Amino acid sequence: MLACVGLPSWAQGGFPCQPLKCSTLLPSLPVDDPHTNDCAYRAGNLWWVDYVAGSLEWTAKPVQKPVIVAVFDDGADIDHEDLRNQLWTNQAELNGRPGVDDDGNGYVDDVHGWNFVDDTPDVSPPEQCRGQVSHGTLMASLIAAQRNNGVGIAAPGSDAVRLMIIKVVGCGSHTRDALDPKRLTRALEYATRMGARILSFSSHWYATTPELDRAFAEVADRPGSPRAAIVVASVPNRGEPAAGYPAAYPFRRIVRAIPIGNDDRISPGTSPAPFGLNLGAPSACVIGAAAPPEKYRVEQGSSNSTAILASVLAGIWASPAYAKLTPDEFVAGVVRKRMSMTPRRSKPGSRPPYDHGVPLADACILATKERSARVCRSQEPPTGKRANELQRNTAGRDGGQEP
Ligand SMILES: [Ca+2]
Ligand SMILES: [Ca+2]
Ligand SMILES: [Ca+2]
Repeated sequence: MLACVGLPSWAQGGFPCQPLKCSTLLPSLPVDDPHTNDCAYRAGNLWWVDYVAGSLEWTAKPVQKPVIVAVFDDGADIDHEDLRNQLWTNQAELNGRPGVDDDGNGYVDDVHGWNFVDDTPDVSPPEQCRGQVSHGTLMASLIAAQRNNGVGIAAPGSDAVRLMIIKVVGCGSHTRDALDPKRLTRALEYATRMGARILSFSSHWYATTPELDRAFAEVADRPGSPRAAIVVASVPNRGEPAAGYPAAYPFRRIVRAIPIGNDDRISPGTSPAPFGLNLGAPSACVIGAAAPPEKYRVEQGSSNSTAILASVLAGIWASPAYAKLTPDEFVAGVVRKRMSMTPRRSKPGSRPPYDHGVPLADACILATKERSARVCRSQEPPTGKRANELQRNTAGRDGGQEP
């Protein structure tokens, strides 16, 4: 059973896994609803789903226009049971001829993204990564995992997301596998040209080039750019003295993920970040997809926060109320005005700029346009069979143990 119990040795850093008393919110759809049947969620381990996204009510209706989210990572296992139906697909290539660049974008057979490490359309983690952590597979699942399919987990944005896989890093320690500015510049160009509106970076780097800086400025800063997108950037939490790029860019369309434990506390090792759109998102004790032979695993860290935040933003953006907004309008009117003004804040961190805490990425407030998350609590105590069911679920959810 997937549980935050007896964590193996790889689950280190960040926060200790705490008992799963993570959320006082009840999702607007009951967790035992037959349409919310992802087993990890039922087992009470997706504590962050109801924490950040329990009220993404619009996902009960078909999403008209999903948001394309590009995950910049080491690739992803696109055959995974919780990912395979969630992928962005380049129809021209899917229905085109193998070996031919059917849409003339300079990339042959780019059906679900591109592998910028090897310059191939194969975005899967390479063979030697199997059995190890495929970081990108985990991130992809936190952004897009399919809900209501009876297996695994559900991402906050789920139905609202189409996932573009952008492989920019290998899985080995060879320098060829490291993040490379030239490769990143090309990848940014590709993702935004092919329609990605949210770019998720669960990574950071310190070395940059003028070309890469210009590419990020175009995507994440220049008002009205045809290639405008929202960049969700991780802020590391292992005591690094600075956040690194892309979080360090002071750009208007950068949203930074601040890692939060399930006690609403900022990770003590979180690096300072520029002032701006810094939103707390869950980092600790999060279950995501893994490449074979594992199917799911529990991980900690600021990477998780980034992917979850990207998913929450996509879920909100795809909702009928906001679906027509441009990236600049969405950032100004929703992320800046609503999410940054939320009274739901983390506990204060021990040092600037976190000494007043950070706003928590709480979709509840946006869903209801209320200024308090309390509206998402059940108004009436449930009775009869429903009460018994809820009680069983709650017991499951709170039943985790510390490692
Ligand atoms: Ca192509
Ligand atoms: Ca082709
Ligand atoms: Ca699922």
